[in-house]
Amino acid sequence: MTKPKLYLFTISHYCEKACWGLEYLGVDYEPVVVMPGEHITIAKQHGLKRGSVPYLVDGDHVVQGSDQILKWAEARSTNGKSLDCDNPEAVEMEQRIDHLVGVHVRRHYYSEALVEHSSTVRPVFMRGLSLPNRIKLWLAWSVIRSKMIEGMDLGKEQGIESGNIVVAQLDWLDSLLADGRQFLLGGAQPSVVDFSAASLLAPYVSPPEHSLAQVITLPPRLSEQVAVWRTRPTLQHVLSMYKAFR
Ligand SMILES: N[C@@H](CCC(=O)N[C@@H](CS)C(=O)NCC(=O)O)C(=O)O
Repeated sequence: MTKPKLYLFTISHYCEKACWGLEYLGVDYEPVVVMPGEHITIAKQHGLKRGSVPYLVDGDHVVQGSDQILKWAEARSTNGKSLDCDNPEAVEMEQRIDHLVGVHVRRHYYSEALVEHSSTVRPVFMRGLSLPNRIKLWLAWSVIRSKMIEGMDLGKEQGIESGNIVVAQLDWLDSLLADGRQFLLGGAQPSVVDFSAASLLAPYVSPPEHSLAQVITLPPRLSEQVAVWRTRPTLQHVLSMYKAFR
C-alpha cells in the first residue's frame, strides 16, 4: 500500500507540527520536501486553490493545513492516541495559536533573518531537496527572497510588531500554565493545543530533539530577545513537550 505523501518545506514550523502529529498518532507517511514555487504547481495538480504547505495527498484525497492534517490523522490513529482534535475548546485554542503565534513567530524571525542575514535561511530551505532542485533554489534565491519579503510584509518595524503580538500570546499561555497544569488544555495527556504551541514556538528555543536544532541560526537581535524569554513557563513547556514526545 502506498503511503500518504506529505508535501512540506523543511523550514516550516506548520510542517513540523503536521509531521510530529502524524508520528505521535502512529500514521505512516512519506515526507516530500518541495521548493518554493514548486509547492504551488504541485498543489494545483491536486486541485488545491492555494499552495500553502503542509498538504497531504492520500490517493484521491487531499488535506491541506496542519490543523486539518492532524484531524485527518487522529481519525486514522494506529496506536490509540488522541490529540483532542474534535474538542471545540481545543480547536479554538489551536486556531488562536496557529493564527497569532504561528504567523507572528515566523514574521518575527524572517523580518531579521531573511531581510538582514538571508544566507542563514537558504540552507534550511535546501535541506531534503533533490540536487537539481537545490541548484534551482540557489539560482532563484534572490527572487524567492524578494517574494517572501513582500508576501509576509517583512522589515524591522514589522518584526517588532510581530514580536509584541507573540509576547501577548505568551502571556496568555503562561496564564494557562500558572495553575500548575501539565498540559495546556488541562488534561492528563497532551492535546493538539500543546502540539501547536510547541511546534510553532520551537524556533525560539531550538529543542535538541528538533530536526533543525543544529541547522537554524537565530539572527542576533532575535537571539538576544528570546534568551530573555526562555525561562517563561510556555517556552519551558515547549522544551518539555519536545523532550517527552518528539
Ligand atoms: N494555517 C496553515 C498555515 C500554513 C502556512 O502558512 N504555510 C506556509 C509555510 S510556513 C506556506 O506554505 N507559505 C507559502 C504559500 O502560502 O504559498 C497551516 O496550519 O498549515
